[in-house]
Amino acid sequence: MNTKAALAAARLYTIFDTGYVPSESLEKILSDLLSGGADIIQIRAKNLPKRDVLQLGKRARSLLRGYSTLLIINDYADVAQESGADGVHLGQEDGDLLQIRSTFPTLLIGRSTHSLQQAKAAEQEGADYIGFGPLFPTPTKAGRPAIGLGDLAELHRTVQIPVFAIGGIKYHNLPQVLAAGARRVVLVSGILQAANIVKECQRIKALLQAESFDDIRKAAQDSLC
Ligand code: TZP
Ligand code: MG
Repeated sequence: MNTKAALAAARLYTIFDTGYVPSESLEKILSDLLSGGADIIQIRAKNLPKRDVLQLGKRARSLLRGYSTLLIINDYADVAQESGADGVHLGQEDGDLLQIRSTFPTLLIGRSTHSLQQAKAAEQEGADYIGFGPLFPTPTKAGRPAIGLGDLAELHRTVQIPVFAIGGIKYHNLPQVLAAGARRVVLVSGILQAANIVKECQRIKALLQAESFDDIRKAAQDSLC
């Protein structure tokens, strides 16, 4: 599967975030995320210098070789390229998409968006996917106001590229997020703080793959048994 096809098929986007877990745990946590069915793994290390992010990227690349799970690096397109990652994730302030695309033509490019307007702009500028949120308040992005669930349905009618809902999503509120129109989600603390990361990913993935709200209700009930 090429990276665009893998992106289109992706439902569960997870993040190895060094704000929650130490660099040394990369191999263990990535192998748990893989076992749990993560479709995308991002390396996010706001508290580390760029050279350390490159090392994490290289370690992650070697671990993910042979899997269809995509590897994305937060913030640094050059690090994504050098580590052999599949793509880069950029915030609103992280540069011009056209320029980054022309310098790194083979990378997938994701953009964080916080409103319908930003989401449409990111698609027009050529983003391969967007993150949309934070839906709920979250300590992972402290100080960023929650945007709620109200725009999700319209967003999915307007934007053609994959949309990943993000921010404060946990297993327990996922049915609500899906009912509001989301199809793909990003979870950071909701997975990294779970007692069992493999099982948490698996029950989240089951909800994401459910084909009807009856199935979602059933999957949620089964996981409580
Ligand atoms: N961008 C918008 S919300 C967010 C990011 C990186 C943090 C999501 O983390 P969590 O722990 O899943 O709420
Ligand atoms: Mg950024």
